[in-house]
Amino acid sequence: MTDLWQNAMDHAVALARKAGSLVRDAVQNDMKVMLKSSSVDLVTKTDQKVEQLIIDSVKEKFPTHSFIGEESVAAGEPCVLTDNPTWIVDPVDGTTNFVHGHSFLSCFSQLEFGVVYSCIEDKMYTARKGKGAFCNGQILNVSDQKEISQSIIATEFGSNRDTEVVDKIFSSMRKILCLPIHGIRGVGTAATNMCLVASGCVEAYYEIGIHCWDIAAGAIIVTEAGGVLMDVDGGPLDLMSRRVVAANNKIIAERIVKEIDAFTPLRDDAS
Ligand code: LIP
Repeated sequence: MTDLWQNAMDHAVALARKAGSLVRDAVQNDMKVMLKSSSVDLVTKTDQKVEQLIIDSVKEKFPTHSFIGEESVAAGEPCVLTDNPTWIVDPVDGTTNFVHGHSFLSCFSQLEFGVVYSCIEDKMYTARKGKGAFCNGQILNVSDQKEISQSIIATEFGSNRDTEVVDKIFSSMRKILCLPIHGIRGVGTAATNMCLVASGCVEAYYEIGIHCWDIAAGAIIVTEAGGVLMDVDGGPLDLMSRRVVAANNKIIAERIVKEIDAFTPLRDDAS
């Protein structure tokens, strides 16, 4: 019997490699940078080209499947998750890194599986529900650290520059840093930050303001590596709420939740 999800995941891995090669070529060339919701929310022709490549190719192979794509939503397509198999696509996660020539870039998912390709490092992260998480074929396991004082936490500043929001971001970081913890890191892409949790390199990652396409693939990679996901208020993760905590275990997740000054961005599926 054919395994639909394995076929779909194999297709996603092949497409991520193709997309990675387009992204690597573009890094060598001049890129035209455009703006989306604000002057720090960037997009390039490469983001749009890669998303189109992924959607066209998946449509041809799985004509009944649906899509939520970062650049399609920016162009006015709806952001609605139904029961129909849905591909959640982030063509270049870490566009700001890409524009500035930094090396952490990634790609995409389905809720049955997740694929994140860090194409400059050539690291292919994959996970399928119930079947574990891997990087270039090597099994991933989260860190077994239970002491917050021995932990590294990843987060990002995001792309909202409203002073009240920036104040809350700094206040949360300050409180978490002074618990104290070993350090704060952030590589500029939610997907890669989540893969670092799955790899055991950092204990947790949290952010408010990300979108469903930034975290969908990483979410399954984290849970398949043995980690946990929750909302920044400690409740269950809501993929559309634009808030996430991904951690190696509940103890670390709940400890940082206590220090986060939560706020509520406009939901991804708000019409
Ligand atoms: C980015 C995220 C990053 C976050 C930014 C942005 P993009 O995704 O992965 O972690 O801080 O706000 O959403 O826009 O480069 O795909």
